[in-house]
This record gives sequence, C-alpha cells and structure tokens, in this order.
Amino acid sequence: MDHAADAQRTDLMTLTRHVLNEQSKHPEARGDLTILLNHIVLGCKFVCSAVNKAGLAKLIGLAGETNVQGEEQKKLDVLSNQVFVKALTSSGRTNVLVSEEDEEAIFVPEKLRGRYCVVFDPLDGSSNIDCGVSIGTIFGIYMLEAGKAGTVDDLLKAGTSMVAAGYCMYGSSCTLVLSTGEDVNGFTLDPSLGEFILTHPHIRIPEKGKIYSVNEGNAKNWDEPTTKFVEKAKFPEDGSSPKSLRYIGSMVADVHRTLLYGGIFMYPADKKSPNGKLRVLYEVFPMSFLVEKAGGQAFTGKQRALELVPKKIHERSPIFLGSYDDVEEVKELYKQYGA
Ligand code: FDP
Repeated sequence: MDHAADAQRTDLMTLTRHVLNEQSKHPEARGDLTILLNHIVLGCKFVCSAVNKAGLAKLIGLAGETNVQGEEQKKLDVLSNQVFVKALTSSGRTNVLVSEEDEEAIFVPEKLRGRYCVVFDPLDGSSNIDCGVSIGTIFGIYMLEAGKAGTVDDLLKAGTSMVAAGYCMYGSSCTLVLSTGEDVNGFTLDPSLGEFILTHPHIRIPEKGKIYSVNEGNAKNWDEPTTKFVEKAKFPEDGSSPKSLRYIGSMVADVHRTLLYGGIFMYPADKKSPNGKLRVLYEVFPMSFLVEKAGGQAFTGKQRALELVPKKIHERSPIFLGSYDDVEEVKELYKQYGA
C-alpha cells in the first residue's frame, strides 16, 4: 500500500457511498438494504470502540460484577449482542433476528417490522477477548416476501438464499468485508473520520494457497479425509513445498487471512463432535457466501456448504473453506474414502 499517496487521496469511497452505488444498479430498490447495512455498520463501530477500550474500561470478563460506580458491568459479548439487537430492530427494516447469544429467535415488533431477517454472531472468537487477539462480528441477511410476518422457518433455508453477508474484524485495524451478492469488498475504519473506507476492492481469493488452518489438537479424533489432507499439506507427495500452518482460533481472523492470502480454513467433524463446532446460520453460511463470491469454495465434507438446509437455528456443521483448488482436494479425498 502506498501510504503517502493514500494520505493525498481526496476521493474517498465510503461504505455508504459504495452501497448507494450498488443500489443505483437496481432501479426497483427502495434503499431498505442500504438503511439496514448502515445500522449494522453503526453496531460494528460501537463494538470496535468497546473492544478497543475493553482493557481500560475493565469491560473484559466481568459479567455480573460491579464497577466503581456500583453499576453492573457487562461482558463484551453480552454488550455487543444488545447493541446489535437494538441497532437492527431500530432500523425499521428487520423482521426475524437470530443471534448466537440468544437461545430463541427474536421477532421484531410489528410497528418496526421490515422485510429483512438477519442472522449474526455479535462477537465471534470470544475465547480470545481477554488476551486482545482479533475477534469479529459475522452477519448474514435474508429477504422475505413483502408484507409477510416472518417465522423461524424463513431462516431454516439453504444458504444460497442469503442476499448479503459480511463480517467486521476488530484487529490491528477495524475491517469490514461485505458482499451484497456480486463481488466482495473490504473497508477499513478510518478512526479520524469515523467512516469505513474502501481499501480492498473486488477481493479474489487465490486459486491455490500455501496455508492450512485448523485446530490440530483435535487430530486424534479426525476422520480419514481430514487426516490425509493435513498429512499431504505437511509431506507433499508431488515434491512441492509443504504448506504453512496458521491458526488464530478466531474464525473471523482465520477466514480474513484465508480470503486475502489463500489457503484453506477447516473445522472438520471429529469423533467427539460429529457435526463439527461452527454454527451453520451465523458462521458457516455467511463465510461460505463470501468465500464463494470471492472465487473460492466451501464444503461440509458431504455437500456444498451453502446448499445445506439447517433444521435448527443453532445447528452446527463441519466446514472446509478457502482457495478453490485446496477445497477441491478435500472433496476428492472425501470421494476417495467414501466418507
Ligand atoms: P470461540 O470458541 O472462541 O468463540 O465458534 C467460535 C470459535 O471461537 C470460532 O471463532 C473459532 O474459529 C473456533 O471457535 C475455535 O475453536 P477451537 O478453540 O476449538 O479451535
């Protein structure tokens, strides 16, 4: 990146401007998605600021404890959830919400109801909060038929029916990656402007990567295709160089690196967790949507991830996603082992 040139730039493509440009390609659009995305962006800015201040404000890991003013302090994930639920509801554009933090779906009161359903994980990678490692928010958006009161069944559909998805990573910088169905674009928050600026236009994931990303501590319980893939990554049979292992243990950060550098991120099934760990609606689907739109693939071990139809809102699924060729290799192994 040419920082000197960047500092001179006067024509900044903000996220709002970008979404409005996209909207203008659809003359029938009434701006509802733009308004909804603006509310999601507000939630991300709030959480970003809370994450940055967490150490100072002692927001970390203190649910149920009281601060010096005698007020109850909220854990960052609980706070983030409340912020997103309020931002989404007050947008006047949502109908049914599913959050990782809430057991049941949330039905927006009639007077505030709109056409969109949003599934989200307000603060993913929460085991990393206390040590300052990158964490993030993940979201997926569905559209209902006009005038319909949504039900949970409207969300128990294949991921192919999502209209938009994205994530915001709270890391060394705050980065929001979004696809409204065409390409994938990355925006970085400029704290001095309070605006997300387009910094990663048209993200394309490299066809083949040099990195694999998995919790290898679970290797003893893996199935044969996963074991074989990782063995080949370390000891390539074709004389090529071994792949590097990178695992942050925070899905947003691991997927972000995979999108930019290529490679594969996996959370496979194992003997202890036959459905893997990650949740279909607000982890597997949005990330698979983004990876596919960027030219990669996402596979569950049995099928294209986005074709999965969940039966429950908090259902889990194994996932292999990333560079096209790397995921293709996993698919071949599953075919070969008949798993
Ligand atoms: P976390 O448990 O810290 O919230 O689904 C949550 C998640 O993090 C993902 O962000 C991450 O990819 C994965 O779990 C890490 O799981 P392991 O600790 O089992 O590797």
